[in-house]
Amino acid sequence: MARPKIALIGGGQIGGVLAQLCALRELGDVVLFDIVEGMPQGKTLDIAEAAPVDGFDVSVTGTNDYKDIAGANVVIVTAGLPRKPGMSRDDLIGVNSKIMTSVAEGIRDNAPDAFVIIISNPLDAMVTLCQKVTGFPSERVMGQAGVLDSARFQAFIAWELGVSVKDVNAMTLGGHGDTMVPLVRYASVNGIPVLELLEQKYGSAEKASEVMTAMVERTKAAGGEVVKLLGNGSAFYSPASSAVAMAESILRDQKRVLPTCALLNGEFGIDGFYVGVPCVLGSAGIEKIIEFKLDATEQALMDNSVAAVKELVGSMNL
Ligand code: TXD
Repeated sequence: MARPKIALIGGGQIGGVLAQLCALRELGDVVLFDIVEGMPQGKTLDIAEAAPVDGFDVSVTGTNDYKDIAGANVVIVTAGLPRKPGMSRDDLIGVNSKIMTSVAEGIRDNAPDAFVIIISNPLDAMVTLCQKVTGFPSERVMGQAGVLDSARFQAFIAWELGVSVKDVNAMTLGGHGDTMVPLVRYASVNGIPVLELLEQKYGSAEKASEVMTAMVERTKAAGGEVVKLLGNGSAFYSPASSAVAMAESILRDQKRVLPTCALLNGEFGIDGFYVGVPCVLGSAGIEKIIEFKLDATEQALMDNSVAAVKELVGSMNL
């Protein structure tokens, strides 16, 4: 049986880490595409020459020609500019929507059966644009943001409580912007509410809520925190890991429940817009959008986040 094929569009910071992670996990043969000549070929040659050391058998190649992505089962897109310090993700819309249009045409014309995972920012708008241009069914076009935003929230909780990250469950919903919605009520350590554990630690519900609010705010600003420290470019290890988890769930039909930027059709009261919600990812792509009850505060935060996404998507005049 032929190995699965993964095409990575954009061979920059995230694209390079994606290629290495896909190879290390032997998810499939990897093709890295970029418009810069030589760079994707050089990066993939470097990764492929580590194969004897790391012991992976998949091939890893670079290209400047869309024809080489033919037959890809999964395409992950990172093409586009990252933020500079002080910029919001939304500031990237002008330049990145032009890039995304050409990328989506390349995917549509060369890998028409692929599942597409978008990483480029502003995320919710770029996924919307990609789905419009490719015309692919919405269960095959999705965005990665929630896995990373949730991972950041989980990491902060684990560090605060001194427990393994493996035992922390927490999720963010909504758009991948300053209005994202980390869900406090559902954050738990193996089912035990984080707020209860914080209250035990600090001896008061008030202090527990204060510490939780600080973690929520840090989660919302976490991308910017990394941008500021790096001084040049944005996070790239964690976004790559997050997209690989989504690709793996699809390629290996794991049916993981991952917060995914998906096209909603009335779920959570949202119709016709891409935003982050929990989805079952399997061999059919987005196999199910999991809807659950939000309380009034959560719904208000979600509505606020969706309003921001709507405004941004509206500015593209699709
Ligand atoms: O969680 C998330 N969704 C994100 C998203 C987390 C962090 C960063 N996120 C966004 O991913 C970021 O704001 C950017 O929009 C993308 C890619 O970030 P990366 O750090 O990898 O940017 P680079 O290193 O600048 O790489 C972008 C590459 C670069 O090699 C360009 O030559 C290439 O994109 N590029 C193109 N490739 C193909 N086709 C076209 N037209 C093109 N234009 C530029």
